[in-house]
Amino acid sequence: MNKQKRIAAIHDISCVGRCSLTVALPILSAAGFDTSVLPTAILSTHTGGFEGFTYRDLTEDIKPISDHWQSLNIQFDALYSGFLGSFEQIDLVADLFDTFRTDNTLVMVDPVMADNGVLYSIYSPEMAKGMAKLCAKADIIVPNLTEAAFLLDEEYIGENYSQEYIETTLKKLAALGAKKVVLSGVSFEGDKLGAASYDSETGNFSYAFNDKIEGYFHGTGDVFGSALLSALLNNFTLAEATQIAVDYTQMCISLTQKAELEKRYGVCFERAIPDLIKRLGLFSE
Ligand code: PXL
Repeated sequence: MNKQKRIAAIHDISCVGRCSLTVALPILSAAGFDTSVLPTAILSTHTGGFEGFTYRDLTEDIKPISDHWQSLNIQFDALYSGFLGSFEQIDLVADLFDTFRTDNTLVMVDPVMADNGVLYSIYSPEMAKGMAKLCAKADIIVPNLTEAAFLLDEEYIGENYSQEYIETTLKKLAALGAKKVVLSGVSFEGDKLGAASYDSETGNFSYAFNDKIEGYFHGTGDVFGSALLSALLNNFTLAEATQIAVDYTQMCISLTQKAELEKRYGVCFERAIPDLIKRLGLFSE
């Protein structure tokens, strides 16, 4: 029987404000994958810009859903976790990784918990310690610079750092346990922004940049992670996949800015999907 690659995407559903599953599901599906979802929480909006959001924690549902999948012998080619609904979910997701991983499964953890030097309002500092444990179970992790500092229990360095700092940080992050690390939000020159990657097996560092657009755009970490995973599962190298993800995220931001859309609703990633699909070599013309 022919097989389409299947992904389990483990993130929250923020009903309004594109991020997490409302971003991961369409991008991964468009990239050709059978994308299953495991919602970690349901919020009326995301937590970054709307007042008074509702929050339903789905911690109790994770194990029964995982048990049912296991009883059906459902298999996944990739497990991709992002925003978790509670501290307890860290162990539950770690168990799910143990249950479903095979030699051919790619486990990607985005340790979603902080940005711009601060932890998201709903998390306490213990979340960072737990996330470091979950990162140890991954093949690849994709923190931003703030999350990297929390994972390593270091001071957030702000915007002035050297290439040496980035490479030392990448090595320390890999020492948490994942062989590959992609660090997002890296910038050495004022007008360029992108990501740095490190493969601890080859010792290779790589950098991917595009034009920087000023301002904070919500949900771009999820756009970036989903595009990165799409490229990796389409057999691009880590360096190539990182460049594809940087370029796609930049295009989404650029389209959002040109259309003068309200930033808290997230970026209009939809209009850049045809470009992503072309980059992934999936267009049949
Ligand atoms: O994009 C990260 C994210 C995911 N889910 C929720 C969030 C955020 C960032 O603020 O609030 C609920």
